[in-house]
Amino acid sequence: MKLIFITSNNHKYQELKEFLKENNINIDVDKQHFDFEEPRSESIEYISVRKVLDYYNLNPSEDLILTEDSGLFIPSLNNFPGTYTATIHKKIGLKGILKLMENNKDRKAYFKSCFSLLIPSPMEVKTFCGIVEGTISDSIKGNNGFGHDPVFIPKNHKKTFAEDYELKKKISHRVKAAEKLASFLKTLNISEKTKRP
Ligand code: ITT
Repeated sequence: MKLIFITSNNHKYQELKEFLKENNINIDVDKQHFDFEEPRSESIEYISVRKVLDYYNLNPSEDLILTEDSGLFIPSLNNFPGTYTATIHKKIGLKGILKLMENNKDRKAYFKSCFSLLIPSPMEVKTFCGIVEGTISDSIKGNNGFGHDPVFIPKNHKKTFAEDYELKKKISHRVKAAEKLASFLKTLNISEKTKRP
């Protein structure tokens, strides 16, 4: 039994693979691209579940199917960009986010990530979420990571995720969600199943 991670985002795939390896979850993880028609919703959980169901309905499989949805939420901007983060990032980039935050004293923000895992026969979907709180920096800093990492400083720290990638690997929203996913995968005795012919 394999884990098929449906994502267009290679960074998400690498982060999950590294996490599973470091936590001794022995399962083959394949990445597959699928063009989702992303629903309009304010809920990361909902979008993540919809992605996995939409994929499975068109591509029924005996493997475990995984999707992830994530976003950056800025409470002083009414939680913008939220579930629209990827689209907004393409439109206005990091400079656009900093511009929106100009003269904004309340720089609190958080990232949220939800994985949805579809287990076939009998079909069941489980969702695992994680959040990391922080603030939006005054400028773009660091070269690691992806997306909004260069403008996100986690709470109780001084550097952005893009400046301190080792820290991101320990405390990110995705790592917190992946910890819950990994605990569940352990209950499926994955390593035993992958050894079967
Ligand atoms: P999928 O194919 O998996 O949907 P995507 O990149 O389109 O990949 P999302 O729709 O989940 O992903 O959008 C997430 C956006 O939120 C992403 O493009 C980043 O701008 C931001 N983001 C999420 N997690 C992040 C992280 O760990 N570091 C930096 N930015 C992140």
